[in-house]
Amino acid sequence: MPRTFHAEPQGHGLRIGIVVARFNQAVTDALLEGAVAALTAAGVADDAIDVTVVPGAYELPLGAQRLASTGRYDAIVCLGAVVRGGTPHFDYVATAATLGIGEIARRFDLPVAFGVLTTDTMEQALARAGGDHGNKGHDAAITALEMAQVLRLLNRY
Ligand code: INI
Repeated sequence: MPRTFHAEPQGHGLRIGIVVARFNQAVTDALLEGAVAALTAAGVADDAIDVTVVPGAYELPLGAQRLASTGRYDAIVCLGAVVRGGTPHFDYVATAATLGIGEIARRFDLPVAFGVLTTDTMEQALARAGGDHGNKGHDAAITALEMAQVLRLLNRY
């Protein structure tokens, strides 16, 4: 029987930092609502959730880096919405956010969940922010909790 490390996304006693982008705010407000609801339902205390607002998805990695460097959080959740326009700008912003967030997670050995929508249209984004396709802010928050708990298991081993 292999030794298996698998944790439930349980939030009691955890401190979570959220970084949310203002750009496409109708979408990111809904992602934030989904993330906070998920954390609260999983047992994270209200006063153990800190929300930091940054201008756009491009700024998410720097926001996450600053939160991670405090050592205060068990996990960070990044939320944003990059919607394709008619120029390559989408690709630069989406790539910078994606690579940057991953880099912070590895540099600080900390779960940093990627709750950034990258869609062709605003309709697709809204559908994933509390519409027909669920709420990716909620999903990112649950991912952050599961990773925080599985890293705890690995730390104890
Ligand atoms: N930021 C987003 O979060 N979403 C977008 O769709 C977007 N577009 O399309 O431009 C966007 N741009 C702003 C960017 O994140 C930075 O805030 C800006 O470039 C200043 O650094």
